Amino acid sequence: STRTAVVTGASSGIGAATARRLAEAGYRVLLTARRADRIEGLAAELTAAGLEAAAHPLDVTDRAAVDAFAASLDRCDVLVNNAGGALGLDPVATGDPADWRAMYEVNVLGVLHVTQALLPALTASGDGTVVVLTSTAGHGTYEGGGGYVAAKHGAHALAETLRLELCGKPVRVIEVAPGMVRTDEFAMTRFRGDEERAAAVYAGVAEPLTAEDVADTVAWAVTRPPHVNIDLLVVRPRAQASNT
Ligand code: NJP
Repeated sequence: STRTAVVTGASSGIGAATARRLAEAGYRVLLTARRADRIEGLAAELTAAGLEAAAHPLDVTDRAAVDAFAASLDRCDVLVNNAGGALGLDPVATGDPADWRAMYEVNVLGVLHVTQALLPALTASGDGTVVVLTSTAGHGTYEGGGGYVAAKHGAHALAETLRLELCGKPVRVIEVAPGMVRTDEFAMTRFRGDEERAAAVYAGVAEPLTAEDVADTVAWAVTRPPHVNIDLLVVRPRAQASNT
């Protein structure tokens, strides 16, 4: 059977673009996200173009659903942990603990659930790859970064520890940390549909990355020869300062 890649959060933005790139690179791609209509539409489009793709609705914070998904797979060679997001841009002094918890749930525990569940299949592959989409927010901080910065630092730590624990085993771990990416949903989710605040996020950087820029980065790292481990790729817009 064809080498298989699972992409979480494949219903929009970076995840959708990455699923497309990996399908074009010859993988059978399994698209997962909560919005079934979106992933089914993209899977149908890729299939119509002669590529291999299927959609599996999945909430990465639902461990039982993640385990059931893993049990349904016949193989998995690549896992792209992309599902994630930000809520708010509030100072630590006033940030809502419920937002912090929600961001930890998806950005850290979501990665943990799917990675744990698919590790046996990735190991059985003999040449497995786990990608963790973190952020420049996982390597520094900024005012108002709050629970998002904390969660992405957690995801970065998870990736580092997992790579250490899998050293010499047949699964490699790649972290991709993008800076500002202009995606349809990211800023809108952060501000719960407030278009003005969403637009303000992008106003400070002349030309943000596109989802395709990040997807190309992921696809390049994943397609290196099996003996090569790309530990970490940080990809930022030229106009974004390297300390943010
Ligand atoms: O954002 P968006 P991006 N279970 O909102 C999914 C990181 N990043 O592409 O479930 C399963 O278009 C959601 O699907 P749905 C960022 O932190 C971004 O920009 O249908 N899936 C959607 O497909 C994130 O880790 C920027 O709502 C869940 C996807 O996640 C990754 O890049 C900068 C889910 C989010 O897509 C993709 O973000 C940066 C759940 N519980 C890092 N919750 C940036 N845009 O500037 C959400 O440094 N999803």
